[in-house]
Amino acid sequence: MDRFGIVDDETITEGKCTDIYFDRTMSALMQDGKNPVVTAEITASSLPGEWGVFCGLNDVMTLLAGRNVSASTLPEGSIFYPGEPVIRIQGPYLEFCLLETALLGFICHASGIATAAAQIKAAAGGRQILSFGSRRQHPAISRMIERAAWIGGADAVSNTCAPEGIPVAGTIPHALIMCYGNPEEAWASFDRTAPPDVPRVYLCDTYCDEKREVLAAARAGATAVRLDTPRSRRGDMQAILEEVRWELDVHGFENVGIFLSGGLTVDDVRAYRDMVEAFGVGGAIANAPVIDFSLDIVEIEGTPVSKRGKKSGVKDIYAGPGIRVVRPAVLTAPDGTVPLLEPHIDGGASLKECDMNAARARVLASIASFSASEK
Ligand code: PCP
Repeated sequence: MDRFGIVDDETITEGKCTDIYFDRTMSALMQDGKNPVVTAEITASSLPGEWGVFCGLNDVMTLLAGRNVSASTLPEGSIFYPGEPVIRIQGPYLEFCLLETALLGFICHASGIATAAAQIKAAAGGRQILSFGSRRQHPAISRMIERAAWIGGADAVSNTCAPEGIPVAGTIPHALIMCYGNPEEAWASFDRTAPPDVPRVYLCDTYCDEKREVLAAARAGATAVRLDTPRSRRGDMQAILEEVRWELDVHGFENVGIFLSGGLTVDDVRAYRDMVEAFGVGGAIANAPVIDFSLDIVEIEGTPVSKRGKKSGVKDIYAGPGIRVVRPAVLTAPDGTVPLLEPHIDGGASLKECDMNAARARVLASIASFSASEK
């Protein structure tokens, strides 16, 4: 542990960040010379919404690499439904017994964030979503948060530790305005000092009414105005947005967009999307409920087994036009379907890269198909 209470990579990789009962399981099996070859599946029985976005596979692959196991998984960024196996691991049980805690933690957390980001992106109807929520979680996991938000469909993220390749974007904090004592000087300073390609989005709610400050910001050259109206002042946010849009338009600033932030939920994004060009969303993405994945042994030495409440035997998800079903892998695939689990690790060797941009493209394609089927 270091001084910020972080478990380091090596401890996780060595299986030392685990639940104590796995330590005891290891001891019992080793002392009795038992190490059966098993197949385990990772499945979520329920989800926060209708569907989830599978995310965190990069860390799973890192953890399993070099061990005597094989794994087939959904590609990262795949949509999944309750009861569908997202990962299948095969190998001697002692190879991954101690890793279950970390394996589940990786995908429970990342998939929860990616799912929330995707739900918000779907609700935004084409408007931009910026991930602003790394400050809501421990900084040690900010890279994971921003990666999952990006895969889920966020258009940019605010944390400077985001993985390379993800656009990093932000506006102006209230602190800057307060340091100057008035917005005009702060906006001017930002305009002088920010790189030219940074959009001039001026924060407009620090001291005065939104209507007054947005006009001042527009006159000062804002490309967009950010409203971060405190909860205590909101009353009717819809009416505030309509009024702000009206005043900008009537004063000749039709091209100045509105950027909304501050405690936004998926319902807020859906409600305000027709008046807002971009949303900054923090807690609703970064604090998303985790997905309750569990890992279960479904086969031991080739024999189907399961605990009560679970289905035994190796399964796959079969999908084709108008059909998606979980079936025993020993049965032939339903006509017109293909199995969705793909080999990712073979005897410890990685077969594929986890490409976060390909994962994000999968999510965006799924969102587009959901929205097309709603029309
Ligand atoms: C931050 C920022 C966004 C917030 C975070 C997004 O707010 O202004 O509005 O996170 P949320 O969706 O969880 O609210 P502040 O802490 O008010 O920071 P600042 O005053 O610097 O804008």
